[in-house]
Amino acid sequence: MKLVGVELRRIAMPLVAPFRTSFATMTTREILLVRVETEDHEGYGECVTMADPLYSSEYTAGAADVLRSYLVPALAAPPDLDPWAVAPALAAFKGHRMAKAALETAVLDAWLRSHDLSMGQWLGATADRVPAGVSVGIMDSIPALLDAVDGYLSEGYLRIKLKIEPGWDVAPVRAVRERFGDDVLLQVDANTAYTLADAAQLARLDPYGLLLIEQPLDEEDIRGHAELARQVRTPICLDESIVSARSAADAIAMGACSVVNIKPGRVGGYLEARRIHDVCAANGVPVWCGGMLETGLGRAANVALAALPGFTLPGDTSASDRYYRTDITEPFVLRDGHLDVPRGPGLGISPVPGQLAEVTASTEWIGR
Ligand code: OSB
Ligand code: MG
Repeated sequence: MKLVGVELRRIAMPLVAPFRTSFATMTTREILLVRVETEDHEGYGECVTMADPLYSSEYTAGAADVLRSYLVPALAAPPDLDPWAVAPALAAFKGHRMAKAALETAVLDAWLRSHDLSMGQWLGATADRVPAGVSVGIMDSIPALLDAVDGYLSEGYLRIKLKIEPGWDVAPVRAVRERFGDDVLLQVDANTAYTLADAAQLARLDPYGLLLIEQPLDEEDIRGHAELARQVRTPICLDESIVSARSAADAIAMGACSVVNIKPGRVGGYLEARRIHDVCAANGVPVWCGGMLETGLGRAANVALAALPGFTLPGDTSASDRYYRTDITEPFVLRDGHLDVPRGPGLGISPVPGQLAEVTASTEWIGR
């Protein structure tokens, strides 16, 4: 493929309800879309950065800048562009994995379309639909939380994840168990809000039969997670700490986690995400697909990834209407608690022009 140019588009999508985590409350998702144009095709990649560097060091305006100043210019060099050429072309630039992932995904989408292959086929998906979980934000009260969980369970979600932080951990978990019973697949996500000194408090979650505790400690605290894993019975899952197949292998070797949340954006793209899947499978470590409040574009690729055989736990791959009143693509809908893996070439889904225009804040063209 020959690159013609890259479009950076900033969109702002109002969330159906505020989403509160231990690091921020989000009401609008500000997203950067990367569109790659080749001589015969186009492809999209959704950059999963947040507006502010609170989940990780990356943020949306920074991602746009590194794409414009470094990554897109470096991609002009390979004469025959394919998905495998992207990471090597960008490797000299440190970090910025979310920005790199968006660009690589856009190239991958265009390349898959040119080969009439779907993302799922190309990744090695073995399922045609994937079980959907839902991530439930921190609420103002326990009754408000129980209402939200009740709504999601009635819609058919197959697993509930509660966001937690110090002061909002044992009580919400206990309340959900008391109200909805022990059969609900339940897990929690702290987004780094604790330290090892909180081990005794986190051990108080042990009686509730949680699937896992996601990222309780700082992203760099691998040794702390390994120590915590010896002090609590709930399995430790890492999100923020896992930025590559190498860091996954290291964390597993150190006993820092027994489950991994794979977010392609966090790790630099779907090629690296698949390597993490393979490393985890080789170690008998279950994985599941995380989410970053993606639109239908990002979700399409995540759902294809989640259809790989090592994804044995339901992911944060929820239906469009859990996030947005109007998605920018045909909406993903929950059927029997599952989302269908798209079958068409590439991502298998495209932005609906009118809906995309409606939420667009700015566009910028970078010619080759
Ligand atoms: O830690 O998994 C996380 C959303 C934004 C940033 C970080 C996280 C999340 C979620 C929501 O938990 C997952 C989703 O439904 O997209
Ligand atoms: Mg998380």
